[in-house]
Amino acid sequence: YPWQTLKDYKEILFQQYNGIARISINRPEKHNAFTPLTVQEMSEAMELARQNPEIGVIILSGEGGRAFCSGGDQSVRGHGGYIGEDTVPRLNVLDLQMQIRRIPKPVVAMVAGWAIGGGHVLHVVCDLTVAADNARFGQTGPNVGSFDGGFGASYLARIVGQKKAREIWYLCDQYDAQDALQMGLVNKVVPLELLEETTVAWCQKILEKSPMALRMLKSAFNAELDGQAGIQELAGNATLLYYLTEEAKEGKNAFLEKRKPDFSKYPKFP
Ligand code: 1HA
Repeated sequence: YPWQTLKDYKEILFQQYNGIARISINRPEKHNAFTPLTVQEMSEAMELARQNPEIGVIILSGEGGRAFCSGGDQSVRGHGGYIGEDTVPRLNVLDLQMQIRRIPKPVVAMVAGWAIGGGHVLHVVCDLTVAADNARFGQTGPNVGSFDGGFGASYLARIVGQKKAREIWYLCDQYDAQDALQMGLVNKVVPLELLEETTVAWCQKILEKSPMALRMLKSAFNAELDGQAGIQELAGNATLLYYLTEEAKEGKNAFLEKRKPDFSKYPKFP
């Protein structure tokens, strides 16, 4: 695909093609393990994709065909987090997880090779996952002295069920693409050479749909799980829709024209 670079980064690629943004970790020599900078760059790209009205769907991936992401780069893990050039320890991937869930556009994980540890959680929080037949999934936290008790635990359990989620975390086994398909952890498995084609075709299908309907659905799926924050997101979309009505505009116009609003002509639906 003729992907066009949207912005140059050090540790990721940020590209677009026909309404699809692609954010891809570009550290194949480390199986696309992330540093604080990788995450910071992904975060910025995600925000740019959110603000860009041309973009309707985002693909998250890893370069090289051998890994989606192997989690936090253990060679920069220090006292209290992953350490970047500024010497500050960070767990900023947690903010990126929130961003992926909050962006009102579908995010599709395109997984080739390893999706492990914090890299596994990144695909878990995406709306959909398309996997290559060489994909391998798993958590490693209890092996390497880490755990993700947030979405990595509870949201994973919503997807695969409590027993399976506890197995994944307590045993730290690795699961192949067929295992993942069977447990509902991925949406589709295809041969590696068809991964991009299939993912782009799914994105194109999504792009033909009503963006407002997709936006409402994403926030509705989130609302059920995210309590007051989820309701805030869904309600924000209700406000957006209300602002599009003549009825809401009458309120604003009356205020600006220093008159009493006349809502009498607006229906009181049963
Ligand atoms: O849990 C969290 C968090 C929780 C809360 C809040 C924030 C969090 C942030 C992060 C994380 C985590 O991600 S903890 C989990 C960290 N990740 C791992 O434990 C996975 C480590 N990697 C592996 O177990 C294996 O590399 C592998 C099963 C994915 C693949 O094995 P394979 O095919 O044998 O390749 P391997 O030779 O091990 O890897 C190729 C190169 O990539 C190696 O470097 P080389 O020896 O060639 O110099 C390897 O060291 C490097 N590499 C792979 N994964 C990582 C890595 N280097 C640093 N960090 C990695 N995660």
